[in-house]
Amino acid sequence: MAQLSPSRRVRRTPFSDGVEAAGVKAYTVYNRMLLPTVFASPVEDYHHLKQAVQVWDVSCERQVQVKGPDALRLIQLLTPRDLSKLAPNRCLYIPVTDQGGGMLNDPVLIQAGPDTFWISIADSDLLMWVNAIAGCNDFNVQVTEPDVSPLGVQGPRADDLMAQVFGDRVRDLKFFGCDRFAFDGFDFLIARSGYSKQGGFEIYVEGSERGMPLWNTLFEAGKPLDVRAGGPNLMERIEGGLLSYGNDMTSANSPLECGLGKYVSASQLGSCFGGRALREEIEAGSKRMIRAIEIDGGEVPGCDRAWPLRAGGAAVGQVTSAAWSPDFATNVAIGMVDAGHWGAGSELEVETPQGARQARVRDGFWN
Ligand code: THG
Repeated sequence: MAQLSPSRRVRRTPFSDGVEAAGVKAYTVYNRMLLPTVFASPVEDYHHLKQAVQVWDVSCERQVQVKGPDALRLIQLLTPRDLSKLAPNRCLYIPVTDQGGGMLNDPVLIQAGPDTFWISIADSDLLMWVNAIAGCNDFNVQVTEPDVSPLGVQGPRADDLMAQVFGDRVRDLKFFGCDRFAFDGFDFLIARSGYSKQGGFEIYVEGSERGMPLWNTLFEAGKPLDVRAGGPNLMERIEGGLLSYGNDMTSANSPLECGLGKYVSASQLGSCFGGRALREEIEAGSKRMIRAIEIDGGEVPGCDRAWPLRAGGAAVGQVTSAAWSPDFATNVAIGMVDAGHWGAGSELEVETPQGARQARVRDGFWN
């Protein structure tokens, strides 16, 4: 593939100097910001992530900050998930839906202060949507993109590295729990979360100037742990079934189709955006469903377009993410499969740009 032309539109991050010094080999663009994806090689990065600890520049998970007395009331309109379980020490994964129940984003919601919430977005423009809804309804809130950049610490040794920098109390965080931890005179909001299944944390770095000092400290403290720079790894995230907005789902899909039905609360369907459509889909049954799919044969090419799925010659869906998994020695994939064909064991044919392959639906992802 050709190179990415650098420009001001493709935003650098507070950690870009560190990422470059660590020898980044490939980027993707996410929320108009650089997201490093490859350092040594995709396969080396994958094995290292599963064995050691990596520091990830995930600044591109931009925050939509909603601040003010009406903040929570506004956010509750955006999602069918019941937010009553949100607390200052707990974050939530929330589907965000439009009027028709289509997915606009699948962010993590976290409380940053008494009347301050951060919607940590996937790759779609949510700021304008939230700001417009606030304005049209005379909500007493301010909607902004603050100078906040998440830094991921992912891998089995993440607890040991984080404890060295932030103290042993960080080990007590539960999955999707969060709290403030001091470093260099500032209390950073930290959650046990992140876009891998290897365990780890996300540090919400407030103030770009605090980025590189923290980055450098993590790498210095992590030397004995073989810390390296890393990033979301395609193979690992497909194995773990972590969905990617824009790849595995778009506004053409409902949260139910995305397997996020457990975050669709009946109590919200009378009021949230898309509630009526979601209620109708629950009653009628979903037309398609996101599924784990295994693809036979050797390593598949990169999935940069949807690959049609067929059963007995008929179109029955599409594969949206696929990669060779070194650990499972098969091609792991995520796809949308039509009703009647999404059951575990369902045999399908997938049309890759390099020809047709046999594929089948699995009962779950690879973990
Ligand atoms: N962390 C933060 N912001 C983010 C992401 C993140 N914004 C962009 C993107 N990732 C949003 N998408 C996801 C997708 C999956 C998860 C988090 C964000 C995730 N899922 C858990 C899983 O599938 O195992 C389940 C979470 C739950 O059920 O509560 O973690 O990674 N800050």
